[in-house]
Amino acid sequence: MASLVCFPFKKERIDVVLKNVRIAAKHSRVSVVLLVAAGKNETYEGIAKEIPAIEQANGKKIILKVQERVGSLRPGKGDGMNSALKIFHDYRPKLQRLHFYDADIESFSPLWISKAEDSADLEYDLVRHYFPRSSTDAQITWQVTRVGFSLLWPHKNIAHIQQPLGGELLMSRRAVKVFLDSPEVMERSDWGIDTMYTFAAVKSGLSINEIYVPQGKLHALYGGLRDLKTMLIECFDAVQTIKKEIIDTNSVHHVQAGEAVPVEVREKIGYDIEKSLELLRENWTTEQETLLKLFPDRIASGLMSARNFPKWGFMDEAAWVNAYRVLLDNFDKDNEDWCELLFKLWVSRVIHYTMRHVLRGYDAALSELNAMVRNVQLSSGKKVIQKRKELVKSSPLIGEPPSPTTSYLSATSEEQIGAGLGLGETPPFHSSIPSV
Ligand code: GDX
Ligand code: MN
Repeated sequence: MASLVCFPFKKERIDVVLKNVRIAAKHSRVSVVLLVAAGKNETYEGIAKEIPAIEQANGKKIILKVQERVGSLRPGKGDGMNSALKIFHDYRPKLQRLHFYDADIESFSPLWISKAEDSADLEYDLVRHYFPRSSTDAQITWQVTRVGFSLLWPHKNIAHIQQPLGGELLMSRRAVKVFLDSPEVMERSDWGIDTMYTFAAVKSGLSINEIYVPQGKLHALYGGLRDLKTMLIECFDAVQTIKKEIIDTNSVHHVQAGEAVPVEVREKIGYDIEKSLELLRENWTTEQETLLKLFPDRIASGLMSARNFPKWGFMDEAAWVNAYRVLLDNFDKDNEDWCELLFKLWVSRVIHYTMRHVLRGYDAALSELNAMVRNVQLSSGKKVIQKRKELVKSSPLIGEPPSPTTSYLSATSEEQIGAGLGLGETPPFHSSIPSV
């Protein structure tokens, strides 16, 4: 099986990127290494110089290219990854598997490639790496993507993907074809790309295996939460874009068990707490105050009072889920006040979680995050089932409700059965039995 390993990169430490390229080039399962650059900058030039020597030492093809303009949103990592899909697809002789790894990973090893290849040998279409993470890391993954997927599709595999934003994954040729054929994926040129790959994979019924990498992902650090604002907005926007989509497959999804979390990961602090407290006071406008009126009182007055003095008690799990629903209905990514308000709401949520749960230690914090996601799945899933029962009762033509193991579990989104997220019209009852 011929595999290609791709590292998308923008501005990274050249020595780190080259070390990763050498690891990939040396691997027996890899025939081509592809570096997709955001543009021709210093990192690009530094890497270009070293390529002939790496090619020669390993007898492998190393391609360095600047990303194409594929999508229609901010040109970012999505254009980089989607450019790689096209290069992979057109490459001759034909390649079978495409791996992606972030270029800035300092803990990358040949094992990451071998584990993914072993799993692909079992014919999974998509193999996703997942890692132990610090309790203050991954706050877009937990608060935005996992909560959003659980609210919208509580019965589907998508609600159970461990790290739906992870940039480390292997795609079979079949998976690449699915993504190339999906307009939602190809237009996603920004940070929303990871959300779209995950969504498109589940929606099209690709089989997924999540493999555990116990050493964890050590990579370039960011300063405060402010650095994550663009990523937050684009990842939320990606969820909002697909909120009305119906998922009517229940494909294979297997997750390798996790292991004990290394001390370095348990003790790492993911962001600067003091700096982040100040974020709640910055960049207020009267327009943001007006938009806040759309939210429940407790949230609106809580966030307003955080302008004067650090406050976060108002943004517990339930408040965040309520805020999330309002955001799904109203957020507008082209309006800077909405972007800033989403950012502040999320910052207050992250600080609440940190002060209330991270303080109690690593295990308590992680179990809280898992409980939050589970609770969203439970309450949203119950609403889906309740609504179905009501529809069955009110429509004599439909007859008995199907058994819970068939149609309830194949329930698509709350949108489809109109379970009250306020996202649209109540569509007709749909009782097809899923292909499992
Ligand atoms: N070609 C290209 N074009 N590469 C880019 C661009 C771009 O515009 N922007 C970033 N990259 C590269 C970057 O150099 C790195 O290799 C990789 O993409 C990831 O970017 P990084 O700044 O390291 O992001 P971060 O915060 O580490 O996030 C990554 O992990 C998140 C996660 O683990 O959850 C990234 O893969 C996210 O997509 C993912 O959500
Ligand atoms: Mn990184």
